[in-house]
Amino acid sequence: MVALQRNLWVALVSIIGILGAFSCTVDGVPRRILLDTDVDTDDFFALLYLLKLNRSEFELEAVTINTNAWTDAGHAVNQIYDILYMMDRDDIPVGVGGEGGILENGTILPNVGGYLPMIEQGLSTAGYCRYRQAIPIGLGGRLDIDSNYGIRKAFLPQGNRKYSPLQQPTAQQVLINKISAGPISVFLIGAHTNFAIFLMSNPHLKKNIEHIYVMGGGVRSKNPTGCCPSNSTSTCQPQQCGDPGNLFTDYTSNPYAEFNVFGDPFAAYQVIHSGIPVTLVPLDATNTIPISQEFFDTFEQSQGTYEAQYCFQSLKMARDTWFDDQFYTSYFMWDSFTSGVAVSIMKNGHNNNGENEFAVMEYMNITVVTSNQPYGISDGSNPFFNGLKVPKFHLKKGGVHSGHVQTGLRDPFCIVKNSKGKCKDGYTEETTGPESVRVLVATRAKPNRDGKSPLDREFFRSFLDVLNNPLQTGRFNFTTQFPYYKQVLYKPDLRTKKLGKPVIFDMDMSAGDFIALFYLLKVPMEVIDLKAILVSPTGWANAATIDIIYDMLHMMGRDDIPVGLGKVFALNQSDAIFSAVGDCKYVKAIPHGSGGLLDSDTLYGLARTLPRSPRRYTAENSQKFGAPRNTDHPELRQPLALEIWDSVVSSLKPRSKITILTNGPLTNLANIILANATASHFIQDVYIVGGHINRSISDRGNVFTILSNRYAELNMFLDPLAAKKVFDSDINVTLIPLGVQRRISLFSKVLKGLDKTERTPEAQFVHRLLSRLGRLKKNNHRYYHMDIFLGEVLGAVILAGDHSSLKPTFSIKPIKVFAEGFESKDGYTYIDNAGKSVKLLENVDPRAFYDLFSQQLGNEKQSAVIGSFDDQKRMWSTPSNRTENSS
Ligand SMILES: [Ca+2]
Ligand SMILES: [Ca+2]
Repeated sequence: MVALQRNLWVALVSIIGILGAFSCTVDGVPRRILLDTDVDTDDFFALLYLLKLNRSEFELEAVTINTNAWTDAGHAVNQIYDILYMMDRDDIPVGVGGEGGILENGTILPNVGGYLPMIEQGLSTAGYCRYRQAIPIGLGGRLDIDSNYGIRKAFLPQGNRKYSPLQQPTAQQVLINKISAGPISVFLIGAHTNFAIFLMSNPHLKKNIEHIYVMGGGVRSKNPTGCCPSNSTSTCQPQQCGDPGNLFTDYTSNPYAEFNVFGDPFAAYQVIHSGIPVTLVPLDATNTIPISQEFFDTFEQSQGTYEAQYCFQSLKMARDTWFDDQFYTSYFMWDSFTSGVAVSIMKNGHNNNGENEFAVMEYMNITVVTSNQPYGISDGSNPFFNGLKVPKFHLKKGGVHSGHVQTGLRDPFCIVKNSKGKCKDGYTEETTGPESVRVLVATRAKPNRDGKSPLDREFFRSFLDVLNNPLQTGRFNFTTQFPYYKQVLYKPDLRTKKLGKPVIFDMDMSAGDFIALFYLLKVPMEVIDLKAILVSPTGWANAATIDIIYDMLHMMGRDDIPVGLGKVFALNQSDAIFSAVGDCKYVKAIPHGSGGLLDSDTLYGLARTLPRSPRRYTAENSQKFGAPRNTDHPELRQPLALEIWDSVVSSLKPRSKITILTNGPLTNLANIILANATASHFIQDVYIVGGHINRSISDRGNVFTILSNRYAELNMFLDPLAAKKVFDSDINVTLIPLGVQRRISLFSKVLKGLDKTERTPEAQFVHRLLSRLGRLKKNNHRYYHMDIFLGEVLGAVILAGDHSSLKPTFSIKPIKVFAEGFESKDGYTYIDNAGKSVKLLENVDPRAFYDLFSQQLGNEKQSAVIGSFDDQKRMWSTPSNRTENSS
């Protein structure tokens, strides 16, 4: 394979040499560019820079989204759509995801979504987070990037394009369309999964790729951060100081890798070794262009366009929430700088030494390390070889891919006592011989030619000039789009109401949880007083999806209900050394793509039809709560689940107690118990939707992606230790297990009920959502499990009471939950005489359930105050701005 590639390389270089020379001599034909991005902050700086270039010279043809790095697909794709809408570029195709897999024999099926690194890619989109676990999930990580610190929804306008299940063009479709259409340059500013899969599946299209520009790797780089000052005491431990890489969460095992290449080392190897000419902008160069205070201050004064404002506000929030006071020396221009260097090289017709305005270039011979020596071992770390007669992709036994592959954070193989880690996975290492590829490497950023300017890098000047160019500029932002835009909070007048029992709803934002939330909001306040919502981002949705809850509350006129965000890791899953990162032992059961996180994070494409709330997740924060400096609006900070719990408890009337409904993993409840020895004194009852008591060998649970686990139910499986903590406590538990949920999960029945009821906005929304789930379930096997979500609604109906027609039957059983760390049994709930005495819902009358459910949603009382985003747009476009603000 290697020999073949080398021959191909020689042949291709000569073809591309000719093509390259040809295309730069043709006047008037713009150079075509495809951008593959993981939609981090710096990525949309790069995107906007490219969108602002003269279109007779450069045409951005498409954006494909890398889904296994710093963002989650549903949030990333909608941010790209919003940016393109603001820039009036709805013509640019966007590709994301796909449901294809890779067979054990290495056959790559069409439309692999790239949610997993190639080494973990099987047939579905569920799989292990071997490399991605080095990326923080919550603050400073995917939560902040998915939401762009909360700025995205405050700033970006929303057009008509959006993710929609099975309608969304996949990354591979877009790559194939655009690359087969003619010569093109590809910019890679995330992990390389999408593009490697494209190259391996479509070798005949390589001829159209003129050049690949990569932000990634570190060749001779020496990390400038984490160094001890020269006058420091002996207690100062240098951290990444002088390392080639930048894995700040995992440098103790791998000081060599840079995040983009580490995201999928095998994919990066395929790209670098593809035979197509590559220009690399590694840490060597980006380390020399930190965001200086002078640049920051100049940027603050140069916000002449919406796109410049969006970039500056984002950069400012990144600075204000940076984890230490070293922002100006440790935040670099990565992807934006790369786009500048690439475009400048292309402008110069890609002459031999890649001369350009912004970076010094040099040819180097490198490879990408995908496994660690000694090669040919079988220690179970390498799925390309382990247990396979023929290695995957016919890789060579004993070859460079056959060594130990880093298994995750703190892999013991990688740790060397009293010394730096030894794993090099993802290292763009200089090498000689048959494994080496000659690539053009940016080695440092060029200084500003104007030596008197406060901007000390030539690219700083270009970046601000381009972003502030009045041509091809953004049309409006979210608020200026509408002549009568007005920010309103809707709150009911509770003074005259006699409120019912205080309730907290704890949800993991699966589709059924949102329907349950609607239901709870419809139950008369005299019956239940919904005090607060807690969110467990440890299940079906990512943390940034909390915004859908805010939007739904806004729609229902309940902007008074507080929402608390729980911990992003299940119990014992966060890393002992660096708690922002951790393992995915359980949450890996949730598919990333169709029917999984992608759909939850967008509520199956329907979230954007909800009215947009002024409340949303925001990284706004103050020093008091851990930010290094106060942001502009520290009072807006997203509350934590435990804080909301404390405030609800302290507002209780004497002798009053809280009833809790949990519709997700029990992470929040367990953390409440762990943090408050007296928590149970304030809890009346807990209704737990989840658990499965199997009645026979064939009575399976629903952990459908982990075949070895036959009997567990997902809410228990996703955090078995939390479940155990709750079942070991003295809290009164009513369990609504899988068996009884399955009795009420017929889409046809519930839709028939909704057809008969009044068309309140909420009934219409639920109807649309459920009919979409039902249709998807019928038409595509990825959606086979949709009835799980319909069953989830039962907890809210039981908790709300009025049981006369439902005829529920309960039993009292001693129940235990298995949580010993075995994937095949964890989360299993079973009857055991030593177990906790639990009230178990055995049965309900399904017909009464469907009636009760649809009648409640159709009730005109406690109905929506604003029906949809379209209603909101109409309101903001007409002068008679509605002012009432109660339900
Ligand atoms: Ca990136
Ligand atoms: Ca749920």
